[in-house]
Amino acid sequence: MASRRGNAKTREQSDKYSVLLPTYNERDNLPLIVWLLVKYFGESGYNYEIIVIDDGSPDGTLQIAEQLQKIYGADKILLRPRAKKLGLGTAYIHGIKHASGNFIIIMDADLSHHPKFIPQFIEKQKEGGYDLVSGTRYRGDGGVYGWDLRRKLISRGANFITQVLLRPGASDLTGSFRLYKTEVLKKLVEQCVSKGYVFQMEMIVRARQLGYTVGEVPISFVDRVYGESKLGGNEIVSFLKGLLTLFVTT
Ligand SMILES: Nc1nc2c(ncn2[C@@H]2O[C@H](COP(=O)(O)OP(=O)(O)O)[C@@H](O)[C@H]2O)c(=O)[nH]1
Ligand SMILES: [Mg+2]
Repeated sequence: MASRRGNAKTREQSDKYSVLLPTYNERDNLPLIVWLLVKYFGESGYNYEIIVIDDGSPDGTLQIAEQLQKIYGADKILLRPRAKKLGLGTAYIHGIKHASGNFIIIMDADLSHHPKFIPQFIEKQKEGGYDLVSGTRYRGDGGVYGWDLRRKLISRGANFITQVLLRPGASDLTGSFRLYKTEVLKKLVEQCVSKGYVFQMEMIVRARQLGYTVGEVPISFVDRVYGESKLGGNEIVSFLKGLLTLFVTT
């Protein structure tokens, strides 16, 4: 194993992985997620950078991020804040502009997405040359932990309705833990019209449409321990609207 990692270190150096971390009130989670990212990238030897996109969090997430930048270095932790909460979709678009890697990893900063899966995403991508690799809670060893019945039903329901309406051929459409080839992500983002949570689903639906290949890695998704989810009734309504828009336009 050690020698394989050693080989990987010398072999893969032309590849760089930019991790986009959108944050809104994640001061308690950010130090841990960054520590875990540094740990797993360090162990697997892949070249990386972490781009924190904070939207003016009132809890001072940005100040925490500045401290982390001092600890880990400005080449590893990039801060690309925005003045106010402008939503997740545009946070990704903003982050992509600043990414220097030929691959981009998108994940939540609330510890629902564990960095330990990233080396598996990378290996999966290399194995099949995939344009994108999606974490899936709904295949293999994947799963969801800590959600109440309401949240589970919403997620399952959203996946089910989308599967039926759009047949995208991937098992987890609403998840947001994914790895993309940077140029593929840029093309997808250009095509996507939605801004809120529905963005994730639109991305994978459009990926299929454009003929991009999708690999999947089972992940366990753990509900956030610190802080609050931003998924409210409004998001559900806008998800359904977005889904219908996609249904009639694709
Ligand atoms: N920059 C930015 N990040 C956001 C915004 N809304 C949510 N996030 C972040 O996006 C990720 C997912 O949000 P979260 O509330 O955990 O959604 P949930 O997991 O679906 O409940 C977390 O890292 C949040 O901090 C936003 O408007 N701007
Ligand atoms: Mg979350």
